[in-house]
Amino acid sequence: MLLERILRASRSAIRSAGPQSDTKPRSATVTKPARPPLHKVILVNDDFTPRDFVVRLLKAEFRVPEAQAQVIMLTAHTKGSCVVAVFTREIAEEKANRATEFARNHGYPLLFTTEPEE
Ligand code: TYC
Repeated sequence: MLLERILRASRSAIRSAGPQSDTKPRSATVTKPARPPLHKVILVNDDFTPRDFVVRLLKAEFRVPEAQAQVIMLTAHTKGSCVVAVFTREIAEEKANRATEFARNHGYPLLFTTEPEE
C-alpha cells in the first residue's frame, strides 16, 4: 500500500539522519571575559630631580590634582618609591616610558617603572 511505503521511507530517512545535533542545550554557561591583569606605574626617588618638577610632571602626565601629586612625590622622596596609578600592561608601560622620557628631555634622571599588581 502506498501509505505504508511512505511511512517506511520516512522512518528510514529519520533513522539514517542520526541523532539530532542542531538543538541548543537547555542551559548555557555564560562566561564573562576575564579582566586584563593590571600593572602599577611606580615613581622612583633620586637625589637630583627637583621636587616641583616631579609634581609638575605628575600633574601633566597622570592628570592627578596638585595635592595628590604632592603626596605621591613626598612618599617616593621619603620611602624610595610610590605607586602613581594602575593600568593595563601596555598603557602602564607607555605612561612610564613617556614620563621618564619627559624628565630626560629636561635633563633629569627621574625614573618611572612598572610591575604587575599581585
Ligand atoms: N629627592 C628629590 C629631591 O630631594 C625629589 C624627588 C622626589 C625626586 C621624588 C624623585 O621620585 C622622586 N630633590
